[in-house]
Amino acid sequence: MSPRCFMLALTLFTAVPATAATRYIVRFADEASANAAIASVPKAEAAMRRKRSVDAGQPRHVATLAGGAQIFEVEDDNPAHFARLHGVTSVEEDRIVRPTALADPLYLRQWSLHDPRSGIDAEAAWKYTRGEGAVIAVLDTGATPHPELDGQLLPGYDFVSDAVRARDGDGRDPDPRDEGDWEEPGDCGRRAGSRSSWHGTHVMALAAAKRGNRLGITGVAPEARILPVRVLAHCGGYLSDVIDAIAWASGGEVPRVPTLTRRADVINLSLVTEGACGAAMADVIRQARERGVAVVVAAGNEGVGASGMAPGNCPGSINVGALDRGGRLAWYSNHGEAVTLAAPGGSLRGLRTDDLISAVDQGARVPWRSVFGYLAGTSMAAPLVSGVVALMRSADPSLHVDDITRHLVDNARPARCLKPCGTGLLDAGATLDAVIEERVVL
Ligand SMILES: [Ca+2]
Ligand SMILES: [Ca+2]
Repeated sequence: MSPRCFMLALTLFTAVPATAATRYIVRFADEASANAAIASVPKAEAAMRRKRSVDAGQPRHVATLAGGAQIFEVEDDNPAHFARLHGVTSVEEDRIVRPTALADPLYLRQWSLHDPRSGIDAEAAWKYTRGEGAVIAVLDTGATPHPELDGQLLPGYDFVSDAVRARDGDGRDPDPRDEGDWEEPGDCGRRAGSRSSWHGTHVMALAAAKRGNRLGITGVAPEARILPVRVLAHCGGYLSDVIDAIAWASGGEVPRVPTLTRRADVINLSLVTEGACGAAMADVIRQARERGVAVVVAAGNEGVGASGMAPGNCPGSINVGALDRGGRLAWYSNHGEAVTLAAPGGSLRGLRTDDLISAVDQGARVPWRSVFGYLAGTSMAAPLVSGVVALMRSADPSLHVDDITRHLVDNARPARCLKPCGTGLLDAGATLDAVIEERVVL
């Protein structure tokens, strides 16, 4: 555990006593000595009632324990004061004990948020905000029920127009639930079959999982809300559905779909397709930006130049590469001049704790049981950036998209990338410092 985590645990769970006095458990050689000592000092209760200044070195009697030991308190935290009492055999501080259950017990495994070398320093950003008031649209496989997303989701939409791919028997509809993207052997041009990924749920929880609910993890922006938009299904999804979903999530009009009353602050696209940025995609991203919506895209996991992968290569995209647990460019991450910055995406070298833990379902096909699982990829890196954008907008709702990009880029930390990975590692703390500083100046 890093010293920083340890500090956090202490801060959260060390209860502060009602008075500044320190309590001691004192044992005496016999009952007579104990009674004499008790009679020679004031009662703590009476001292508190009188509320007048007290002699710092004067012990006050608090209570008698079941085994005959006595509790005293002193103001100045010095057990030497008990030397003046007769017959004392032992003095120990009456320390504060704390519950061993952490608020989000898997937080310690979220190295991506707090590792000094490879984490985004989320705690430094949380001193300003945890995302209240901001909305993160996640265009993905949809959401499956999970306690980490309870109360975190706004009413979303299913933009998957192909009913067969969608597995819900229809085209677009107002229900963005994830119907499972499992594959039979031979599906999607792949020989082997696969289990449902629950990719959308994992991505959403990385951005905004509930905090302090005695369960699992915390998102980067746990007080932000997620707008779940389904665009990926069996064997992926059409670019055209993604284009319409970007228009909708940014507050634009889409035929036969009710227009949003509150547009998202940021759109997260943990998806990729090979090729140049098409004109329709470039247009819709430009329009989203003009409406004040940042578009964050995963650079892709092909280990190639990111300029050949859309929509991360579109003008105005905040294109996110992935770093491993050592803070190096991950072996699978796309890279090059088209990458804006990088964020932790996991090592993907077989040791799962070096990947990113988040909410998933245990069901191989359809939802069965809410659990937590590790995934790696630029898909995991992008929602950390989207979460930080939500923190930025929460701190300054009027922040322009160009300023969002500038602050992210300017405040990234140098990363150990052998190939270009933008300006380096996302730094939530430094980025929020910059937003706050500029907000105060203006
Ligand atoms: Ca549908
Ligand atoms: Ca949680």
